Amino acid sequence: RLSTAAALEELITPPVKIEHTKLLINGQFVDAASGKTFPTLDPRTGQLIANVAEGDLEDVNRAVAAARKAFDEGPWPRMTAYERSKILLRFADLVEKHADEIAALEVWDNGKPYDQAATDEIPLFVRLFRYYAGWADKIHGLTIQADGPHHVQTLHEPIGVAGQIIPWNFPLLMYAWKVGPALACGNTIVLKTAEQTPLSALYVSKLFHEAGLPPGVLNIVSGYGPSAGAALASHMDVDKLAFTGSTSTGKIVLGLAAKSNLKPVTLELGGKSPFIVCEDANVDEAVDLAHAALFFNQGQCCCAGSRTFVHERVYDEFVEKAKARALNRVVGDPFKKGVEQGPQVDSEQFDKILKYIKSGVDSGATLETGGQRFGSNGYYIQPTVFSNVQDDMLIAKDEIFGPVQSILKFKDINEVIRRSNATPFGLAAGVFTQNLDTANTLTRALKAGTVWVNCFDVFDAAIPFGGYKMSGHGREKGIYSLNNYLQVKAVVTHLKNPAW
Ligand code: TXE
Repeated sequence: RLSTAAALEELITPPVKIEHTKLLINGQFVDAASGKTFPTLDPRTGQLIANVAEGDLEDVNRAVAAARKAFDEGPWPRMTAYERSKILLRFADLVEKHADEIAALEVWDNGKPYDQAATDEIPLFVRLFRYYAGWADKIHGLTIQADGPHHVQTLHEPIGVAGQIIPWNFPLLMYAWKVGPALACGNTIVLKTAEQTPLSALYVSKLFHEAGLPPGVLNIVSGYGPSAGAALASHMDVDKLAFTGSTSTGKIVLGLAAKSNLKPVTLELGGKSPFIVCEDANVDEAVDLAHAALFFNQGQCCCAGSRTFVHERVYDEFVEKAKARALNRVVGDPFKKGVEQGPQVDSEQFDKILKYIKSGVDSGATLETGGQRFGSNGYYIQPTVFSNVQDDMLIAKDEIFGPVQSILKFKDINEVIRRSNATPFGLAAGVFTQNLDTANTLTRALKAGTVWVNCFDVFDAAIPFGGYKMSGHGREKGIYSLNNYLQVKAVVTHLKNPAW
């Protein structure tokens, strides 16, 4: 069987060579100014994959200077939008051509199942760039009727140098959500990848230059948050900041932006999303969907359905079946076909999740299955299900970010609305019902940036994503994301002869 700890011992060799480990500044791969490197580790074993150049303040300064020059003097914002769009399209084609190597790098660095990277994430990455290529030549302002003898129009201009800080759970998709709209609108970029997963961004950014991206337009700085990330957030010459990560780090970067040049900030932060199974639900379907909503990507999703609210009439049956589904989940080497769950990304996340599992047991929730590490090597955790979870338990309040499902019981719709909204987060929610009135009531009452009805984790390039409350500021993807990277200039021209 795949899902035995013994199966982990035959480690599969990733089908890719590591080619790029340096910083990408002004179109060149360069060492960090300090000469320092940091290790990126294989989550299957905790062993070294490669040493990567460690960017810090001085490298961020170099990268921002290159991006500034490319914005102020370079061709990018002045190129026709059609030319920019063609570069994005050529890039998408190159990613498709090298999809196998890119998927392998993503899996090696992050631990996610190869099938998921190759069949879902790379195609969505490509789709996002084609989507934004489509926008590049459709960005324009308005002509406005104003009182008085004036001709009024708005110009939609790129903001300038965008600083972007991304996390490790979806290294490529987070890159696409940020780089796509910024480039389509004509900005230049300094992007800091997460220290756990620097490899795929370097690889694809090389392809971007092969596709014709001018030097300096997209600079990649690998490195740690408090050094490279903080330098970017505080930089006086960065005009806009976009961040995805934890709520606590989001507060820090917002503060750094405010204390420096008050650059506008978009934030996509943590969540504790409710997944609501109503009394009329088809229990088998609801179990499968709730399982996927939580366990997808090893539970490392900001929008994971991490509070599974189940109506009391179907609760017992649901818990039994959720437990059976978790027991069947195939855990193993993410390069192996058919594996549904690989290791957590690193030892920090692994320890954090095990602590939450212990707290669930200590606070009196019923551990239905799992609860331990899986195997003895790397950062694998058994698919874990708790029932009888109460709202005031830590496992019902904090973002666990791991394969731990918490099932809570409810009696009526007003109660589940109140309890679902009783959280500082507001990223997403799932509703499972056949009743149109119930669906409409819940979708309107839930305080969340996305409500999925009878589905979950639908990530289309055109659908906006972002949070209410402490889950963030602003929206990414879709038409809404363009506003993050545009300035609106009102141009008011006096009319000598208003009759015409
Ligand atoms: O996040 P951080 P971590 C949540 C999840 C996870 C927890 C901690 O609950 O368990 O956060 O993960 C950079 N100035 N999410 O520690 O610190 C960092 O280098 C500037 C949810 O990995 O937020 C990385 O590039 N930047 C989330 C990025 O911030 C700083 C995805 C995210 O790291 C910085 C990831 C600083 N002072 C974790 N400190 C989601 N919304 O999907 C760190 N960084």
